[in-house]
Amino acid sequence: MKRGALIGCGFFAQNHLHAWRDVDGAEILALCDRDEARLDETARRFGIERTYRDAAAMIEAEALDFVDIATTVQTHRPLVEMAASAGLHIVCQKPFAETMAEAQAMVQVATSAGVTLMVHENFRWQSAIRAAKAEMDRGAIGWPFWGRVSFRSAYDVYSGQPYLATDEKFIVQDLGIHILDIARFLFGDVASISASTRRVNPKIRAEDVATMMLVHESGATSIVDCSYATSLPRENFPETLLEIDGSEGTLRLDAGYRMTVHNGEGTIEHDVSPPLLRWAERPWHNIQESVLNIERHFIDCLSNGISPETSGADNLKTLALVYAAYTSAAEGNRTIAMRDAA
Ligand code: NAD
Ligand code: 89V
Repeated sequence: MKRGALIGCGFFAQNHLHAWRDVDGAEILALCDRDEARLDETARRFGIERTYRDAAAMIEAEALDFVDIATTVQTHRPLVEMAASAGLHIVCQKPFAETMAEAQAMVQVATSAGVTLMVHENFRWQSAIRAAKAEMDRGAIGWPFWGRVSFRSAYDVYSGQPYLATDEKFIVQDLGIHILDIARFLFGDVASISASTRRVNPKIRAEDVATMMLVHESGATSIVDCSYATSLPRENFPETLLEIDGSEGTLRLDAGYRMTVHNGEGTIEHDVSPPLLRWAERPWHNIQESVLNIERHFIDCLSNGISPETSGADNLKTLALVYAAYTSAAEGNRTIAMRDAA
């Protein structure tokens, strides 16, 4: 049994805790939050008696194998460094760090300490995205030469996460990071990126629309587009839609988790809806299921001594795309070569 503690008992951490209860081989023994009311409420909800307002005190007092860091980005570096120096394995929420230099230092600290560091980059763990990748891996559409990975919504994300309305950076850093990671997952690492961003909603501080073009090392081109200013007849939050053209066919993941694979053998439609876990709530159930999947993956990695798919080192490549997109957008959509940006 791997013994863990959760740091940060806010909005999203509630999903972490529900999911940890469903992960065989792991147990959350202790909770930490600087905010006493949130700490007490979460402790009561999940029946976890050992609570701390200070992460250092918790790490000192508890016999742990890992920590799950679910705070916002500003505190990730000190918490990762504290856990690594105590020899604990680490899960850290996205965005991993505020700069590339900070992220590289965090990966270095974990490597030197010999601990496993996984970034909680969960969107690639959604069952619809895994189903699309499985079709590509079995060669259903041949060589994927073009793709579009798209997330367009007008869902009110600001009520649950007020910092999204006031942070200096918004959609690329918060959501685009997931969608860029899916593009890497499907088409491989990226050679160059160009981007344009814009703020449509006057009530928020930063950009809520982004369009990015990626040229992958494989030669494939993908468009990654994100919007929280797009009011559709049917609200698709939080679905990521896919269009993938391959040398032997096409794959589409349309709204409502409908995947269509078309090739020389015909056209097959699949329902790739996520399961509705007993603690999940629509429309978040898609994301909530991916939290369970990534937590299971982390414990599997610890038990088998393997590196997580979204290790800290891997996530540097996704984070580099985020910061290169901002640079490109600020410099008139200039194309940024990723060998210079990572
Ligand atoms: P939140 O502000 O609701 O919660 C953060 C909590 O951390 C707060 O209760 C705060 O008091 C606590 N905290 C901050 N610093 C601390 C410290 N040093 N020690 C102890 N507690 C501390 O934030 P949130 O909306 O839950 O977001 C948390 C993270 O999760 C963010 O990085 C966000 O981007 C990410 N997130 C990820 C997903 C996903 O699908 N992967 C979805 C939503 C949010
Ligand atoms: O996944 C996230 O990081 C969330 C949301 C889906 C709202 O963008 O912030």
